[in-house]
Amino acid sequence: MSQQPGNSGATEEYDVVVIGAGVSGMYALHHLRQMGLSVRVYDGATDVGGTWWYNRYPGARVDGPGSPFYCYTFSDELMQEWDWEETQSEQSAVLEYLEHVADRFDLRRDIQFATWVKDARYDEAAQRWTVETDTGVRASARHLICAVGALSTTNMPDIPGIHDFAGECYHTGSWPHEPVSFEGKRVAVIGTGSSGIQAIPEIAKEAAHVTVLQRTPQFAFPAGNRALTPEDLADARENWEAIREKMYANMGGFPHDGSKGSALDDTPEERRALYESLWQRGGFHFFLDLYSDIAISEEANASLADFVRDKIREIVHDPETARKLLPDHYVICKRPILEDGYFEAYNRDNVTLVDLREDPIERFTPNSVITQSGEHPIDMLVLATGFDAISGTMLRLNPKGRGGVSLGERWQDRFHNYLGMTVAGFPNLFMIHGPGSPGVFYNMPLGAERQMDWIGHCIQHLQDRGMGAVEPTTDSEDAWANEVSAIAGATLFPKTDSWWTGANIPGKPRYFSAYLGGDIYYQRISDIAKDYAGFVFEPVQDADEANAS
Ligand code: NA7
Repeated sequence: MSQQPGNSGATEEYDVVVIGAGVSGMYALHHLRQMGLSVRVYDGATDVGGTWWYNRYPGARVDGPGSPFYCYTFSDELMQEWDWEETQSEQSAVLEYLEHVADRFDLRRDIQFATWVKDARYDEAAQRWTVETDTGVRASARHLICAVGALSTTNMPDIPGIHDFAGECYHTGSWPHEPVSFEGKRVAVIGTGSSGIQAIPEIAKEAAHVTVLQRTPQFAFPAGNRALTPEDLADARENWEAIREKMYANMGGFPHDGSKGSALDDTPEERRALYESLWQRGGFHFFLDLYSDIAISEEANASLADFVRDKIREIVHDPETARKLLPDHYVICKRPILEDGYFEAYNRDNVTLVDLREDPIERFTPNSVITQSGEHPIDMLVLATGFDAISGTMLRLNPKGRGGVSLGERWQDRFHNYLGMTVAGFPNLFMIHGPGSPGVFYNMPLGAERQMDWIGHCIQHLQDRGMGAVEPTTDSEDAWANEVSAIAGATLFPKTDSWWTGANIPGKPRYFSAYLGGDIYYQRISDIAKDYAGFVFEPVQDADEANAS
């Protein structure tokens, strides 16, 4: 289908509209172009990068298994030519990489930036999606791909008086592009997840005082960041093919051989020795090289939790502060955090910890936060309060499917989906990293590529058969929900409050919505693509369309 000129009032026509120009949307554009399809991407930001464009708070870094593997795998040349500098790349380095990808594959010409999609509706007769944007551009496409990010809708806490606070106020997930100075300022930070734990030590280096308002103490592990040597890079490049194969075969999509057996087969001394060596080494390998039952057996879990609690007691000098920092949930079952100087920051004179469980926030005033125990004067408020994760941005988009039924209506009780990519009643709509997929439990750039490859195959299948629309049945959605829940139910993850279970957002359906078991997922979706069991294909309804395709 040809693209119509984008003059005002006209509807632009494409084969595919992609929402989001982050890691997933960028690859989606590249892949769909390779398939010969016309594509338009919309993004509210002014350039590529998605999460890496928005999350530019101090200390923001890759907190997964680091570079050189936080990268796309689709282009050998790209892998060979890009020089990562550190194992845990900082935000600006990842963004630079993504900008390079955009240049190298000439992506920007098909991306419209600074443009929010404010509505998306399915037209049943035309079997097409129409999207409306806040710039007045309207587009129509056979397929709609939502690459909207699993961690992109910020969670703004609803605390009495917060809007009256007159000082500077920033959310880590939408940090200003202009430099933020903490010099001489009294800063309050709400939130001690990955973002808060990365930001707090950095802010403390500059600020006059930092007051950390902690709701849940967290397990955090040494990031072990280090410079990559020329040998590291040469080795990765030389062995890239074997590394990529390993990534494809690994449960989390990482170049890793798999974990050890049960923690319970080792003596307490042997377990401690392993934990200590992993702690000293640092990095995401802590989790990859662990026993296989840490998130399954309560006893195994407790052995690691005790080890980390002892570390916190060792690092933090003030016993009362250390006590407040001791987590009491299942370790690993909230998003594991990598830190660099977080616990040490509490040994500084200019950092105070407020435990909101014992001393809750009552309200904000224009220049302070008042907790039960008293008033804390502040000049700046940093909200490291996370995201309405996994489903939140799809719900904010709230596409309208068959019969004008909105996603919000369909997802009232749970996030109904099939394979984590499709939803009954929403033909030709695909999600990347949606609920029901491994999403945040898998190496995200690789996961985006693999899901997009599947979506591309599905679109090709539809075209080859001369069909106009594809959607899953509600029965296949139910069976998928059971499969997702059965896998999660064998672990401790659903028993732990986290953004993985929706516990951080009041009123959100509370269940563990990710597909645990990464590589099994990719085997499953590949098997299903042999005959598209669970999907219904609808013939092209419009004769003109049929002739055109
Ligand atoms: P997270 O991990 O959701 O952390 C948010 C933090 O903010 C967490 O400590 C929350 O406590 C806290 N929070 C949220 N709302 C409130 C209110 N109303 N009052 C007090 N404290 C609150 O988000 P991050 O941005 O740190 O990390 C997200 C992911 O980004 C991360 O896992 C990486 O994958 C990258 P809670 O634990 O909910 O009690």
